[in-house]
Amino acid sequence: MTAVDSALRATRTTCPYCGVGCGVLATPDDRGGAAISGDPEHPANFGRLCSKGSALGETLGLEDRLLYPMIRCSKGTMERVAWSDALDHVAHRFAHIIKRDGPGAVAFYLSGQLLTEDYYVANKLMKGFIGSANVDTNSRLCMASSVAGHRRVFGSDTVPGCYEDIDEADLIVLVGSNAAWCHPLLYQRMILARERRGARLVAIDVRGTATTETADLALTIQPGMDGVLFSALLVRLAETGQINQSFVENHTEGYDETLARARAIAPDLAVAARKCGLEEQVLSEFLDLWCATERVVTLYSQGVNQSWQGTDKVTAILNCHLAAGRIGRPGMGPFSLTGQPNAMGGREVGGLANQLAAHMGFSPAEVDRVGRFWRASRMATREGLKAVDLFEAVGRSEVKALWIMGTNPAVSLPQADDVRTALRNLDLLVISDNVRSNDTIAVGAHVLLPATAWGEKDGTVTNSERCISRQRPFLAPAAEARPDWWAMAQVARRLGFGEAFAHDGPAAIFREHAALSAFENDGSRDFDIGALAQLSDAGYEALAPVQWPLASGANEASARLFADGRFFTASGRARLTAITPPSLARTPSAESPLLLNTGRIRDQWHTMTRTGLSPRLGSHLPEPFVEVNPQDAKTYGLVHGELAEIRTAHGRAILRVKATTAQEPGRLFAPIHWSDETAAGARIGALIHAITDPASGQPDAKSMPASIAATSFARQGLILSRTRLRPAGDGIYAWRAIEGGYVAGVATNVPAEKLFAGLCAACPDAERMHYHDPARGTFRAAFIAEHRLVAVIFLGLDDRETAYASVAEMWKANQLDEPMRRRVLAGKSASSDVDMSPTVCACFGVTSRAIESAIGDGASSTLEIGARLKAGTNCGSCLPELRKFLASRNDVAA
Ligand SMILES: Nc1nc2c(c(=O)[nH]1)N[C@H]1C(S)=C(S)[C@@H](COP(=O)(O)OP(=O)(O)OC[C@H]3O[C@@H](n4cnc5c(=O)[nH]c(N)nc54)[C@H](O)[C@@H]3O)O[C@H]1N2
Ligand SMILES: Nc1nc2c(c(=O)[nH]1)N[C@H]1C(S)=C(S)[C@@H](COP(=O)(O)OP(=O)(O)OC[C@H]3O[C@@H](n4cnc5c(=O)[nH]c(N)nc54)[C@H](O)[C@@H]3O)O[C@H]1N2
Ligand code: SF4
Ligand SMILES: [Mo]
Repeated sequence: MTAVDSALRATRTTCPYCGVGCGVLATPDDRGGAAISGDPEHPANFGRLCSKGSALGETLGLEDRLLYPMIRCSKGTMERVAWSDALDHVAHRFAHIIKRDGPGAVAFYLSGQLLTEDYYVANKLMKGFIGSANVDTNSRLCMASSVAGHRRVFGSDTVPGCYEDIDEADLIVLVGSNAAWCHPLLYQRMILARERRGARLVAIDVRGTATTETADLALTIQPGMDGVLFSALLVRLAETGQINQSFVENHTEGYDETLARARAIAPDLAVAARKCGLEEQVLSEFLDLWCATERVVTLYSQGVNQSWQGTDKVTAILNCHLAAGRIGRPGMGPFSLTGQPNAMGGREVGGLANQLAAHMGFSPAEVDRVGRFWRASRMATREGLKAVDLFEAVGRSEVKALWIMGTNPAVSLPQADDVRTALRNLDLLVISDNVRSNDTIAVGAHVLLPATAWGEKDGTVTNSERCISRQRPFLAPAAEARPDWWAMAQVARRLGFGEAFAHDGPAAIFREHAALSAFENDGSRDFDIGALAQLSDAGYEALAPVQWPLASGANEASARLFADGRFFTASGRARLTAITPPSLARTPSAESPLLLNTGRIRDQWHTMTRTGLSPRLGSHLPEPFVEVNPQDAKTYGLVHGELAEIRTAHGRAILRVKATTAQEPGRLFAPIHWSDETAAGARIGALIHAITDPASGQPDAKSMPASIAATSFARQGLILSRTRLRPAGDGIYAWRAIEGGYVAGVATNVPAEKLFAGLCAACPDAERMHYHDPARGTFRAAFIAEHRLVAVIFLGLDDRETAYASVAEMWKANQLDEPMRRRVLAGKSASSDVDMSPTVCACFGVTSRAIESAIGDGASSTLEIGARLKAGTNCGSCLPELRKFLASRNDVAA
């Protein structure tokens, strides 16, 4: 493991969050933390970082880390064991189950957050030596429809675009993407393109977002109707003579059938507009703009992919770009945004169950080729189980051993409660993770393996534009954490495949991966990084960000894919494909009259195992919530800021109501981030059906019929604690990190005494003070140890912010003096100016109250707000919100 001398230099590495793939400079502080800044030389970000990237330094603590291998012992508890014992156990159990039930009875479930090298080893072991293709990944929930669309139309899983296309575009269309929050630095690049060359920005979503707010044109379409929109576009291209005839004739097939189907779906503007739920004139404006702009980039993400017709939605977008011949040239093309830092790398190695390796599939010739390259002892000869099918097979006890690595399926898979039940069926559940506990681990693993985390990991990732970057270590591995590839290679050796898994480090694995990409390729496959197959260890260590294709001996020009109009189908032509008429998987009913949409917020990453540790990230949107149109709020008797219960056929959640016109009537939106670790009853995956796209197997996660009703609890309040206690009882009980601990909002029917008893058990040695006024329903308690507050509970409050403000000062104090002790339970703030309003600018901790008062004092632009408060001057992630504050102020003034 490389040790980093912090005195010498910052380590160049890559952000572990989104698929933009920003370069990061990390300088360890020798106390286990590091100073983080953007890498000015990285082509993805040129030195900038968004709020999540900037806060990486706050997520490096070891408190929640899994530090040692553990095995479930006969008493049912997890016990620390030596690595060799854990690995022996995993290998022994895998071997036994494979022998007894065949290779189809075992599986790996991986993640786009693994490094390419980890992924490569896992895939090789399962598909080449165990003899099953049961390797799937959370990318199934994320990119699978794009992969299937690309393969269907291009004959290969090719994302042809690059970020420079955004700089050179005149029209940038975002479909089902909240890039302002989810791909922040790429979004800033789009804004820059608008400023620099007047590019127009269009956002197509089913709700208002930070992205649609800043777009020049926002289309709020009916859920699931993107296929109608892009059918209408194809029809408009045809009717206005904008089809690129020579491109269509020379480089595509299937145009006539595709256009005929588009005409059936969108026969005229009126029908198309009605199906999309758009005004005719708005739809027409978009169609004209797209038709008239040669340099158009259409970027898309989960609003497209996470649909039971996701592959068709992708296809409809690709059809338009091909028919117009707007592909393979600068400033134009379809562009699937990858979500995770290494979603693309996972696709390269073949991490999906329906791909073999290096963009090859399961044809006999390809199985033979990969088998020869690997000198495989037992090649998988057909596709394995895709994620949702895999967990269903686990539920039926057809898959009996599962190794989960770098993902939290008990939260993130649809019908997540069924996933939990299924996991309990396993004869062997191995989990490799960074954290000691998450919802999947809490279900009960047989073996836990500690993996090196970001900052310790060493390998490569590939971003949305096919740029391969190094993740370099700048911290020593925490305790006994080891790289994921190493754990798998160790198991492989114990299974008797030592020779094929003898790599001495990530560089050796990467060379093999690069060599396989070039093996018998000769231009027949898009993914070729043969030029890197001979990289020395030193060359790998120093590898600068590099984009593929990168065939050995190829010239620079080969970097632009499809420039020659040649595709990777048998005929060399792109296959325009007719799509199925768009519809919803399930339509609303009397019982479930609303459609629940799910997605992300600006400052949290997935199930919050890392971003949940950062106080500044936690304060932007601190609690799980549901967005509702004010009209619906009225219909269903909901009050803004109060609680509501959302029910679907599969589960329920209790969320705080946000009434906002950003939601259309009939629709709800809830973020996906909270889990049982961080909240009670806010796990959205449990509400979503497991219906999948037939071509891609990707779950339909954005349009779930649901009902909503107001709900209330006997007691509301808050708890502060130095550690995050596991939520108990009913109601919201959502933790967020604050300086020196966590605060939870509480809404519960659990009696105050019982909650108090729970805290007493959690802080057994602490001194206790409490105050109970049953008549007023007020209960307050404080726990003090070593002259410091260790926990506080306030119940029966009218105003949680005031209550929180009243203890904030005492909470921070390392030594409680007598007056402070007396004030702890008073529930009133000593000074009234403690500002507990939400943080808007995460970089400088600027709150909404501060921004409002700056505007009140005359700040009239984002620049002026920046000059006064610094808000928005670093990463820029909050600029859309600052503009909103300014706009609402102007509304008031008007
Ligand atoms: N802050 C933050 N950033 C992230 C992540 C994170 O967890 N937090 N995760 C990363 C990952 S893995 C991913 S996959 C990406 C996802 O990035 P995005 O896809 O941008 O994020 P989502 O919020 O899942 O969904 C995008 C939008 O699709 C819209 N939508 C829903 N249904 C439809 C529809 O039928 N049609 C259209 N046109 N739109 C629809 C939703 O309203 C939502 O605004 O983000 C990455 N970046
Ligand atoms: N309803 C609904 N569901 C969704 C989505 C949605 O929009 N709506 N989005 C889907 C999408 S696009 C995605 S990508 C998924 C994400 O969902 P998940 O992948 O389940 O979410 P994460 O919180 O990222 O889980 C990562 C886990 O891996 C651990 N980890 C991180 N790095 C490493 C590593 O290097 N090695 C190991 N061994 N462990 C590591 C972390 O500690 C954490 O426990 O959710 C999907 N689910
Ligand atoms: S945009 Fe933000 S989250 Fe995404 S890679 Fe860059 S710094 Fe990381
Ligand atoms: Mo994702």
